[in-house]
Parts: sequence; structure tokens; C-alpha cells
Amino acid sequence: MSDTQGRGSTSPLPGGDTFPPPTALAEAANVGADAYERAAADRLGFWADAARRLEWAQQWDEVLDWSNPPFAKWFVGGKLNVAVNCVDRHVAAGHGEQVAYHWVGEPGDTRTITYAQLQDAVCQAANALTSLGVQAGDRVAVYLPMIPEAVVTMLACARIGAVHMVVFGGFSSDALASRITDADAKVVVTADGGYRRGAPSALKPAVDEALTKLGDAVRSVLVVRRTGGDVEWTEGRDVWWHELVDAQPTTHAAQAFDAEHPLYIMYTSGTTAKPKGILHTSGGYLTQVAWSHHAVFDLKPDTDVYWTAADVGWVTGHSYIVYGPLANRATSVMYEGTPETPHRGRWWEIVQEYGVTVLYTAPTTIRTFMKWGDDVPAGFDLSSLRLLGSVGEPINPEAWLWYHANIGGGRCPVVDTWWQTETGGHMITPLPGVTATKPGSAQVPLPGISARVVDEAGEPIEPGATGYLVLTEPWPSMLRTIWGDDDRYVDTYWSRYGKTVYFAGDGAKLDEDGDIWLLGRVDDVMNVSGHRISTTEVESALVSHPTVAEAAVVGATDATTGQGIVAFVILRGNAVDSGDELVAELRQHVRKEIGPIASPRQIMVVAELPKTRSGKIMRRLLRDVAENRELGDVTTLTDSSVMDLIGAKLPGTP
Ligand code: 6R9
Repeated sequence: MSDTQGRGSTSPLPGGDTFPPPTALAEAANVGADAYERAAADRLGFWADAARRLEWAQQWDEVLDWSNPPFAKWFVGGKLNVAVNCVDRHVAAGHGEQVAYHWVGEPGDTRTITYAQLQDAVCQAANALTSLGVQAGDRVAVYLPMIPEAVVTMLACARIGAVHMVVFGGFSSDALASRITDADAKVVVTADGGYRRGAPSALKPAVDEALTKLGDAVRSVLVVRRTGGDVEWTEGRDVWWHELVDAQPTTHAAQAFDAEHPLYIMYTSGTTAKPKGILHTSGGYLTQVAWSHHAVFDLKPDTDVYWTAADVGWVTGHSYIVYGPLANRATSVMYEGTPETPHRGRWWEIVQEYGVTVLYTAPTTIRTFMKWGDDVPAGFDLSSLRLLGSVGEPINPEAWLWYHANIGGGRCPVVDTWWQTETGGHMITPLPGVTATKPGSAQVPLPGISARVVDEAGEPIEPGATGYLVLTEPWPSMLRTIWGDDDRYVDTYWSRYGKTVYFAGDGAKLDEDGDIWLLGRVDDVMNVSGHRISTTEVESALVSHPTVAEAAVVGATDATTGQGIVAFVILRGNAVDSGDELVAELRQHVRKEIGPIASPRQIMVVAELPKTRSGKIMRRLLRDVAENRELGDVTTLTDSSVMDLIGAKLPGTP
């Protein structure tokens, strides 16, 4: 991958400008530069210290057992209860009255939930699940909107040692059915519906449909009443949350489980094949998500108001709405709806109202806000913010700078956190009190994490070159396997460079300072006339043009060049679509930014792009469009109608 054309728009700043940590933040930071030294000198000792931030019912005998790679065991012999760590111990320490969640419903209803109330609710739900026959090790499917019951259900499972398997509420009944089958879940927790884009959107019908396909595999369906809409009812199987859970005692004696006891399964969309059930376990997972949340977001439990604006159905929601923040006794905001409902300033209104200090979201949302214009956030008081985070995709420097200036008021560090469902927690990211941040680069591995960029042969690359990101040592919150498929686990992640090197599937570049720039999935690399060009670089170049809010680039089969670059762009709110003239200008812009080889063969202006729950563009579908093929699997799209819109736009054969 060494012949990618130039640095292009990945570094628009003269001389690679960086933003040093604000002095006050650095002086009071939870984690300083010494953490890197400590971890470099004694990696396992460093992680043992991090584990000691939790409450263990029984100490571990060994920090890491890596005798049978790639099957790791962390904190061997240790026992803990994850829910007790997230809730009960804070109540026991006198913080029961502290708010755990300021929950905001899309229609404007709100709920404030203290740690003491959360403890009661989790105990009730744990008792309810037990009454439905759920035992330690059983799988529970969770298909809920962004309501507090989602968090309560996850913690109730953790409390009784059941394994939750959350399916994003935007996924179809097919996606739900295949996941229930793969995980062999006997109980489903759902709701009548939730609110999206100003209207109730039903969920229960998708469960009913999924279950008709599965015979009587599922015993019980526990249903939260959220919208009050009509629901079909299967007697003997369906039970209302408010009838069963609310009637339970608010006490529950929690048992401690082995550090390696399974905590959850989360399915990630593979490229084409069946989704992979990523398995996470208890002690190591909680250790790393709690430590990284403490370090990367500099979380101060007494004063911060923390907001991960993402869905709990994404790993980001698991690690940084639920487990990390609760383990650190954070006060969080949780928002049910979409950013434009009822108006485009909704998020900023929430920041203003609750005095949010730390905000974590995805580049796709940031680019949407850019498209809506600077005026929207400018109408709100965002001065409470002190730290911003980004996750899910490479953040193009323009979006980083916009976020920094327009949301962070130029004073908040932006932490660009690279990680995956598989890694469980943050892996490569600046530390806000230590690292001088560099727009567009996730920069450096966290203390205790060993990452490298290597070539095809597995040799470390030189600065300036491009290669593949690998992780060379196990880490506490790593996936333990793919549910029910150890072979696929080994093949997918641990075979390219041997059994002890984790292949992340992301392309990456090293700059002269040794900082890592993520370039997107390896399968998103195009090959145009023998030149390997990352889709991210071309997208970044397009977005750096003043008229473009968002861009998605794919490589479509081309008879002469192997692949041709096809770009889909969304214009900014104030931009004028001058047709061919604009397309020519954008082509010219990419030539200038990256080089002639990267100039798109075709550029289409569209209203929306197909996205997954985490805001990742489904390039596979755009490739189908660009190559005039029938669309592949659309079950993991948040809104499958966008493909009709894009298809309608297409002028016949490309
Ligand atoms: C947390 C999450 C993982 C993939 C990952 C990479 C991309 C995530 C990124 C990033 C560049 C970042 N990714 N964060 N790329 N910079 N800060 O997103 O998990 O949904 O499993 O996706 O997302 O390509 O491999 P998941």
C-alpha cells in the first residue's frame, strides 16, 4: 500500500500543526504522561493497577494467561459482579443520591435516575428475569429503543450472570431472528416502540415476526410500554414490564462471577457473510472500559456531566454509555431520539440545559451538523463543554476543526478514539491532558496497548508509508472468541501474522512523528491503475471543498483501470448544485488535493447516504449501485429507503 498518492488532504495544517492540551486541564488530568512509562515498564502490572479500581469479591491469581493464544484469560481466578461494580458500590459509598442518568425522551419527556433508583430497578429486573427462568450463562436478547430500561436490562443480566445480546432497534426482524438463533436466546426484552424523527416507531411487530420464523425457540417476551401503541399479544409468552418487573422486590443478593464469565455478545456486520457474534467477558472488559473512560475523557465523577450521543445497540453504547461511565460513577445524559427532532439545535439545547461537560459522538453526525451550518450551535450556550470525543470512522480534519471551533469554542481538546467492537474499549487515542492533538489522526496507543503498522510481510513500516494496523499484545477488553465459532475467531483475526498478532482489518499510515492515521477498512482500499487509494482519503479531499458536507467513495469495476472511483456527495445547506460545473470543480479539487489518479470517474450529488447504526457508510451497497447490480443485504441499514433515493438518482449504466 506504499504507493498511495501523497498525504493529500489528511493534513491540511501547515507543518502538521497540533493543539497542545489546555494548561488547566493538563494540570488536573486524571492521567498524566507517567502512565505511558509505567505501562512500558510493566504492562501487566499497569493493568493490574487498573483492575484494582474495581471491587473484586475474590482477588485474581494471575493477571494474564496467554498460554494458549489467541485464547486469552485475564485476571485468572478473580471474581466480581459487574452490576455491583457499576451501581451498588457507589450507593454503598454514600452516592445513592447522585444522578446516574439524565434521560431525555425525543418528545420532550425526561427522567432523572439516581444511583439508588438504578440499584432498585436493576434488582427488580434481575428478580423478574430469574422468575422467567433465566439463569447464569443463558442469553437474553434485548431489542429496545434508547430508554433507561435498556440500561437496566443489561445490568440485570450482568447481575445474574446472564449474557445480554443487544440488537439495535433500527435493525429488521430478519436481522433480529438470525441473531436470536445464533445466540440461542430464550428470552427477548423489547418495547411496544420508541420515538424516532418525531413519531412513534413500533418495535414489537418486528419481534413477533422474527419469532414466528423461530417456532417456540423463545419462551418469554418482556415488553416495556413506551409509546402506548397497540400491540399484538401472545398469551403465555408475552409479559408487560410494568406488570412483572414493577412488582418485584427491590433487593437482590448478587453473586460474584468468574472474571472470564461471559458478559455479552454483540453482533457486528461482516462485509457479506453472516454477522459475527463478538463475545466479551467480565473482569478484563470492565477494567479496560472503566480505565479508558477515566483516562480518555478525564472523567471527574463529582463535577462532570458526560454524554455519549450514540445508541446502546452499538458497542460505543455498551462501553461508554453503560459500563465505563457507571463503573466510574459518572452522571450521564442519555437521549432517545434523532438530532433534528424537533429542531436542528436539539443536541445543543440538551448541552445547555444539563451543562454537559464531555461530549462523545461520531464524525458522520459532526458532518451533518456542519451541513446544517454554524448558526445552529451558535444559538446556544455551549460553554460548559470541556472535552470532545470522536469515534466510528476516521474523522476528516475539516470536521475535526469544525467540531473544535464551533462546538468546543476552540478550548476543548478533541480525542479521536480508534477502537472496535472486538477491542471492547479505546485502543488508539490521544490523552487529553498529555497529547498535543493533531486533527485527523488518532495518534498513539493508550498506555498498556501495543499497536504497530506493518506491511504485507508483517514488518513494521517506515514513517510516511502505509500498511495494516495490528495489535501485538493481548489487552484486557479484547474479544474472547466469536460466539460458537472458535475457528472463525482464529481465521479472521489471528492468522494473517500468526497466532499472537491481532489483525484489525484497518489500513493505517505513520507520519514523521510516529503518529497513526487510520485509513478505513482494508476492504475499502481501491485499486486504480495499480495505485492503491483509500476511500477515506478521497472522501476527506471532497469534504475539504466548501460546498461538500459529506462524501462516500467506492471503487467500481472499470474495464481499463481495474477500478474507477465513484463518489456520492451531500452538499452543505447553503451550497448551490450547479450540476456539471460543480462536478468538474470537485474533480479538479481532488486532483489538487491528492493527485490526478484520485480524480473520481463519476460524482453524484445525493440527499442521503446509507449508514449503519454507528454511522458507518455502507460502501458495499453504494458499490452495488455504482456497478448497477441488485442490492445486497440491507438489514443493517438504519433506513433502507435511502437506497431507493440513491438508485433513482442514477442515470443508467455508469
Ligand atoms: C467503536 C466502533 C470498528 C471500525 C474500525 C475502524 C472504524 C472506529 C475510528 C475508526 C478511524 C477512529 N473506526 N473508530 N476509524 N478512526 N477513531 O466504531 O466499533 O462499529 O466495531 O467499528 O470502525 O474501521 O475497524 P465498530
